[in-house]
Amino acid sequence: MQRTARAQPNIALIKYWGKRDSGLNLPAVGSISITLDTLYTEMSIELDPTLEADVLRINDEPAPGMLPRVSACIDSVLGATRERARIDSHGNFPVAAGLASSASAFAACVVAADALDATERSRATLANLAGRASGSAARSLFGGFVELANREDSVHVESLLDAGEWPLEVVVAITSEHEKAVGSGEAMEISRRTSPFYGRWLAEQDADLDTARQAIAARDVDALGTIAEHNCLKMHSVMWTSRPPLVYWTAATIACMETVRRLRDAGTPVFFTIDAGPQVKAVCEPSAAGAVEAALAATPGVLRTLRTPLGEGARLVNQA
Ligand code: 2P0
Repeated sequence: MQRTARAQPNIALIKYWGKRDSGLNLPAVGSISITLDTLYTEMSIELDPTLEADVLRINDEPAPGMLPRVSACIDSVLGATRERARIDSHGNFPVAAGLASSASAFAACVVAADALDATERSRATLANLAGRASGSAARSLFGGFVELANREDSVHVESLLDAGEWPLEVVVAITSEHEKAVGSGEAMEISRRTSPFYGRWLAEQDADLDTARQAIAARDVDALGTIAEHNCLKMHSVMWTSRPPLVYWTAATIACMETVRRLRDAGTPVFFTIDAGPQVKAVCEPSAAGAVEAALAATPGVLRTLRTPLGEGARLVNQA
């Protein structure tokens, strides 16, 4: 029996940085993200009683390094005594592009695994299981504008607006194709233990979430951009003041931020956000996306750009 699910990555506007429980992988703060459309991961899971161990291929290559996390994610849905599985993952965007490939992969994984038995798990349950594998993956279960809120020993994830209700676009400026030196999970722990700003980061997050929620409800791109850029730079301040410092930016990252500011000063509705990597994501009104993409593509140090509207949450795409 085989099931295939598709999920898109998401980009946080109000960021997740820090864990309150590493064992359960529970985030220390809530977050708000947008789910992308044209980039996706498709994961097929086939249970096979003749297999002695799970087998994982990513883009047609064996991927033993990722296998333990993927196996644990399938176990979390189907139980550890399940039949072993043949797992095939395909993405149409580069893993090293700083585009949260783990978010789309684990969101697709829980949806495909869920369809392999008769238990009908709720979206809320699947979001929690995806979040245990990768915190940001919980958000890719939903489309459009998505809020992840902390609830005692779980997370609550919901869509604030569907993609079509406020059709913004995202332009990604890729400035480096190298894998990051320190992964997000480890980096968050370094920040929690060592940054003098970490406590302030936690203390201010609820206010930033409120401001962003209001801006989204009002479809106010200026207000959303102001709080998203502030929250992004605050997260990077926590990273920079960690010991050792976690500096993911390059000169090209800063040049892209300048490009976005220059466009906005000239009246273009656009703002930036940056994750645990050197790429810059510009969020804008669809009418501005062409100009934003051209300006970022012409910025020194930009290797190439990707452009996508907002999209829907993870879903099953076929049954064999
Ligand atoms: C986010 N990031 O909110 C933030 C902003 C990176 C910077 O969520 O340890 O791969 O697997 O729960 O989900 C990246 O962290 O971390 C992330 P784990 P994840 O999008």
